[in-house]
Amino acid sequence: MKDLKNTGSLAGAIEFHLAHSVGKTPDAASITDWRLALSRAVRDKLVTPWFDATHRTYAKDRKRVYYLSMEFLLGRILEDAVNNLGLEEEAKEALAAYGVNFAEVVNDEPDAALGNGGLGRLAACFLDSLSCLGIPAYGYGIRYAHGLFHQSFEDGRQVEMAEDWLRHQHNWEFERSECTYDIGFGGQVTETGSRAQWTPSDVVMAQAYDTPVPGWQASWTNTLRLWSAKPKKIFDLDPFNRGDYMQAAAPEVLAETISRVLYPDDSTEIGKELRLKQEFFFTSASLQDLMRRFLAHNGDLRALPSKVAIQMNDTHPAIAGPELIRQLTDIHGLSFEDAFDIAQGTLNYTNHTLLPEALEAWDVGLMTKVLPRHMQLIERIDDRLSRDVKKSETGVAPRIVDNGSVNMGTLAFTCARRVNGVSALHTDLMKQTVFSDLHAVYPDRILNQTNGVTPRRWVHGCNPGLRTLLNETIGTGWVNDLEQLEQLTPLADDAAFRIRFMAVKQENKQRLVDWVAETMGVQISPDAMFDIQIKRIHEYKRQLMNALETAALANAIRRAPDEDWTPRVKFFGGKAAPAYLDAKNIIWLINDIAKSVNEDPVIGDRLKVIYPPNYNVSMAEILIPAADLSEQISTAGKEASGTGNMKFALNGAVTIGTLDGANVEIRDHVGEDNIYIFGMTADQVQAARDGYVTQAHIDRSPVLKEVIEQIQTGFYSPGEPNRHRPVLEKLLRDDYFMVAADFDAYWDAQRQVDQGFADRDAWARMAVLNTARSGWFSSDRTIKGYARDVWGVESLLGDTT
Ligand code: NBY
Repeated sequence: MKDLKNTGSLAGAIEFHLAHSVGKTPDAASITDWRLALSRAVRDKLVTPWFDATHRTYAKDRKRVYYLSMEFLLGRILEDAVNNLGLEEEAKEALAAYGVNFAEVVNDEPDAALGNGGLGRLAACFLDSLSCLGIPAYGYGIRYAHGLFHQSFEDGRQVEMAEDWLRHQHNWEFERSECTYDIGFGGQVTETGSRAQWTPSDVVMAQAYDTPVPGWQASWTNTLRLWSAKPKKIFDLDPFNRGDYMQAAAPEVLAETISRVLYPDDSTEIGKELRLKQEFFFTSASLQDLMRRFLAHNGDLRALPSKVAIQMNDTHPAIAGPELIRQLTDIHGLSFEDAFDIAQGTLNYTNHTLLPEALEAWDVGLMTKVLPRHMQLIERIDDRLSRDVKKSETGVAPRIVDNGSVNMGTLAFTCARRVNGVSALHTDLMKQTVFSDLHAVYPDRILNQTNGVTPRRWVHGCNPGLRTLLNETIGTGWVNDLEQLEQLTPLADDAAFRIRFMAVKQENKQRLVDWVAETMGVQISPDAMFDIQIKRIHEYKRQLMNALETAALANAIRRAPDEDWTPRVKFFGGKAAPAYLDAKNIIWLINDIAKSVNEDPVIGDRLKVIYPPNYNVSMAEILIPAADLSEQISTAGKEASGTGNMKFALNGAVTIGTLDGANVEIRDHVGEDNIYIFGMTADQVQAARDGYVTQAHIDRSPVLKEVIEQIQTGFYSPGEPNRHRPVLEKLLRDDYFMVAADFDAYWDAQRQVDQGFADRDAWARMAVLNTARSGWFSSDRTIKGYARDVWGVESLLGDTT
């Protein structure tokens, strides 16, 4: 192949692209122009490794992984690519020659916020690890024109605005205008002989956009292929000629609606027709695409499971079961039974939640209307499940179609070879609760793959100080072999090392202090403990409990300001789904408590509350390295895993948390002396449901009672005592997530944290040990687990045969 390596200087490439891709001279270039030029220059360097990886994959024709996900929460791409390629110094220098600041340039990039939270960010970490490990893989998703909404606060209340990440050139993708597939909706099914024929009433086109995903030092580069909806017929000329311009544009508008916007709900089942269409749209396009690739090299469809592993990221792509069977039967002529076996040998399903309200179920009427052929196949899959149930002789028979709805979890499970949970506890609970019936029928299907996070972004990228300290102390191998961090363990007892480690933390805190001053106009002290809870706002995550504890601490400080308080800054960050009113009310309360606490001269620097609006990946990259304390306080049994918890521990924050999700495994790794665990266990939560009375818990806790009464009487909403009534009424009526029952244990744990932080040396030791022992939480370890236990695929790195 021709040498396309672009070995020339980065500086030259930036100048070239500023002129030829952006069309500007250096003196006229804005920061955005420089960013676009740098992005092009960096992308050029990716192309050769990308082609190499693609050619090797084709040449080898080994099994490939297809990760189907409605969400890929990438965040910013440029700085990550620069880091992966080792171009940081060169880029800084090249820009500095024009008096341009590198940090300003990379921070100008809008986040690619094509996801809600943990599930979408996990998909992004997995892409990174798949490339770093040299596993041939494609990510498949939707190229939303608008990502997760922009959040602002008006008088403390969340206000949502449309996000617009594509307003400038998006320099990372390659548009594939030739790569399109038809996606049908509605219409009729007719039988000709033994074959069914589906004639949809509406058809849109899915068009591919490819983004290269470089691994560490670009030794391997995979592809993220996102689908954008385009009309089959661009434009209606007749209505246009009549002057009806709206009607003329209608086909285009309608088609493009499908990939217009990311649904902003992270845990409620929405049941909307457009959502079902989005799910089918990207799933069908992805399956057509991978079948085309498979058939280019293989004649025998029975070989599909040996060449293709498909991962369904939650049930959002669960229509893949019936859709793959449809393609195999209606298009390729296989029998249903053969098609089912092939599909089931190829598909796998990851579950991310056991919350009943988050389990997808589609109305049979809607499914029949939108996907009539798939509904028929779902009935047949359900029959097949019944047959297996009979064979297994277990008592209770789960059904896919039940009570007029299609249960997508049951469908995904039935069509999958492997089904996995995302932490040890969550996987156990899957077997015991939501999937117990299916587990009895298919006892070998469920397995665990505890989540992980990529060290490239979540240490190397976001924490340059720690990166340097690690490189100087244990060498650079940790970046793609994170368990090397274990070498730090003995250094926890080395006073000189602890000082260096905490100096890095202090720098990161100062960086956050400056950012808060600049973006919010608030001064905070870098010497206070930085206590951070960042995640979607949800009742089960219990930001409310944290807010109530904050208010209680403020009361205690006001009563005895001269006591020896451990100064704290409590940070909150996160968005509420626009339709989730209870969560939005919690945001309002937090902001009112923040205002009151921050303005109280008696409290002063002993306690501050900071809630920066519009939490996103880029904000997490500033907050996490600066954290002393990580808040992971969900009701036990409700947080499937958590991944923020891992990012904090890796960056030397100590966790205060419940025995929920991966917190359990974090405790096992860092040691129980280096984490603050409190509250009920998952079993205790279940046991406490019977006869639970919120008021009884409040009456038992004078600290909590005082806060509740203050909120009730308008202490935090002067002149409007009823403002926060809805939050309290919900708590008193139905404290499903047991805030009141766990409050005292949380309060006590926080007071131990105060004492712990006051002994700076002992705290530093805990912080070092958290970093040292969190290497297991790398997504490289997770992906190796999937590769071995779920997909049966191997790395092509170093395989030059
Ligand atoms: O997935 C999260 C879990 O809550 C968290 O514990 C886990 O660590 C993480 C990765 O496994 N789940 C999550 O983020 N879910 C969503 O974002 C989500 C998004 C959309 C919908 C449902 C859930 N939806 O139905 O539209």
